[in-house]
Amino acid sequence: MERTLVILKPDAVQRGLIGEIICRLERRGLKIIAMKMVQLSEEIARRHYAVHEGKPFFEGLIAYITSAPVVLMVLEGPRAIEVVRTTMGATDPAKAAPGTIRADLALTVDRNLVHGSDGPETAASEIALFFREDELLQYPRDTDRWLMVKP
Ligand code: IDP
Ligand code: MG
Repeated sequence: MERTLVILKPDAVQRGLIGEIICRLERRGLKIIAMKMVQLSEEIARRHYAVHEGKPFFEGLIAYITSAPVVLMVLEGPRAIEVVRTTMGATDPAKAAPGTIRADLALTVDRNLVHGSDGPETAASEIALFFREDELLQYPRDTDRWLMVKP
């Protein structure tokens, strides 16, 4: 079982797409184990995107992600990291496969609606950046046995 961090970015909130995007992830069967709405500080945004520091788009990315509230979520499920990434689509919406969130709902790489962790180590550190351990809820879902053989 994996956990991954999802951010519904400021454009998702501003465009009224919170429900649409959560719906797509939730319907796949992923379990929401934490969720909150916040406006990111510049400091935490720089830490979250530290890997991109120095790239030409970095300052614009920080301005974008801190410009308005975001929704932070931790999703859990088998291969949750990969499942979220494939449901989001490629970073550049113009290159994303039809049917993905970015292809269906976004146009450009600088306003691509959603973030999902890209591997187990980044997922763990990103989750820890935004959530305390006691905010990650453990609860059974009766539907899990219809989604996977061994939940
Ligand atoms: P990802 O979000 O699909 O993992 P990354 O390469 O990790 O993509 O880039 C992080 C974020 O930085 C992207 O989601 C996007 O918001 C922004 N970004 C990446 N490349 C560009 C670019 O070339 N121009 C503007 N923004 C970019
Ligand atoms: Mg990334």
